[in-house]
Amino acid sequence: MAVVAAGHAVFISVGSNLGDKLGNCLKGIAALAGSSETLLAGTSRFYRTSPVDYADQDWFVNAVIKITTTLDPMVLLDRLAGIQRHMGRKADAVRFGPRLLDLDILLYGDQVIRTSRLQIPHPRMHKRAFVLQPICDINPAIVHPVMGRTVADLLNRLGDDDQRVIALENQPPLLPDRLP
Ligand code: PH2
Ligand code: MG
Ligand code: MG
Repeated sequence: MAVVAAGHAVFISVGSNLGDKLGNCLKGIAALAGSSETLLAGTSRFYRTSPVDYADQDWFVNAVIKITTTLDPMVLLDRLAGIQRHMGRKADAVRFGPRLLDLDILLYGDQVIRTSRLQIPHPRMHKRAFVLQPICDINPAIVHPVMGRTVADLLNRLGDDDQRVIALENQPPLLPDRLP
């Protein structure tokens, strides 16, 4: 538990729209949760979501997880890239296009990072219902460190746009180390 206490709270979005979408998401989460430096601290429900930014592709399965980690943001980014590669994702894929597994850092504590390789908070998270709805499952009171608004407020402000975010009827069984 000492590691948890020392770790940073990080929210990561998990998505897939190729092959066994839910299975890919679960494998990605298990890979992250399996490391002593990245402990799973919360999981949203899983959703079927309509594609955003690049419409001509299949629907996604999306979720968000919360981890506590002792890894620095850049090291965590490399770790996520390694898991995505291991799952068979090609580095030259179309931007916003189909992917076997996408793991994006949304929030890293309340840090603001703007480098060419890594932007935190994720620059589009406040516009994406497929990210905001799952974060709200974990904690609707999380405050976006740049916008100064809660994720619940940001989700409400999206209003009635055409993003579809539908909870899976059959949620997967609890992961072994998922918290209640
Ligand atoms: N990811 C994208 C682009 N569009 N749409 C949905 N619904 N879910 C995603 O995870 C997603 C997307 C780029 O990473
Ligand atoms: Mg993404
Ligand atoms: Mg990504």
